[in-house]
Amino acid sequence: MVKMVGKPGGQFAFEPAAFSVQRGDTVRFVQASTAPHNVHFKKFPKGAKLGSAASGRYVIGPGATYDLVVDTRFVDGTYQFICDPHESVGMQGTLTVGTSAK
Ligand SMILES: [Cu+2]
Repeated sequence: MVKMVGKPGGQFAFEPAAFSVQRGDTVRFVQASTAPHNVHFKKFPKGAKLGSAASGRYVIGPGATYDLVVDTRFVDGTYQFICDPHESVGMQGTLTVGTSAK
């Protein structure tokens, strides 16, 4: 589970900001702040075809969730994602997919 949190000074963040999964896992993002957030992949490995997962819908309202299904659209490798409204205030993360992940 990844929380979408507010930080002092008007910053926002994913917590944890870096995590690893296996293909087949589902990552649940949970709204834990007062601003809408999304999960938008900016950099991903060659061969990844994220489709509708490339830019997720907004997560709005306390406790709202967004489930990212890490299926065969995701190849092994490292993915960098941001929240569109809050990229400039630090809301970004790194997802690692693969057998080397723990
Ligand atoms: Cu955000």
